[in-house]
Amino acid sequence: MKELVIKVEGMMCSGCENRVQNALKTVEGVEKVVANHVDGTVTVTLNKDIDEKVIKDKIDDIGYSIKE
Ligand SMILES: [Cu+2]
Repeated sequence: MKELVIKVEGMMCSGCENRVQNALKTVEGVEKVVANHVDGTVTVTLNKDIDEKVIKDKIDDIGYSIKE
């Protein structure tokens, strides 16, 4: 299992956390997602070796931006 911690901008409340979590849970290879709007992080646990870009694109698709 691999864990990614992604810095995300634009999450303002727990509703945003849920949106991000629900969107990422649909990605194949994602085992668990914990979004935190307070520190602006999304922690993703993978059960498969997938490209980090797939996750980042998904976050971008639903309207949040990745902080590089
Ligand atoms: Cu929100």
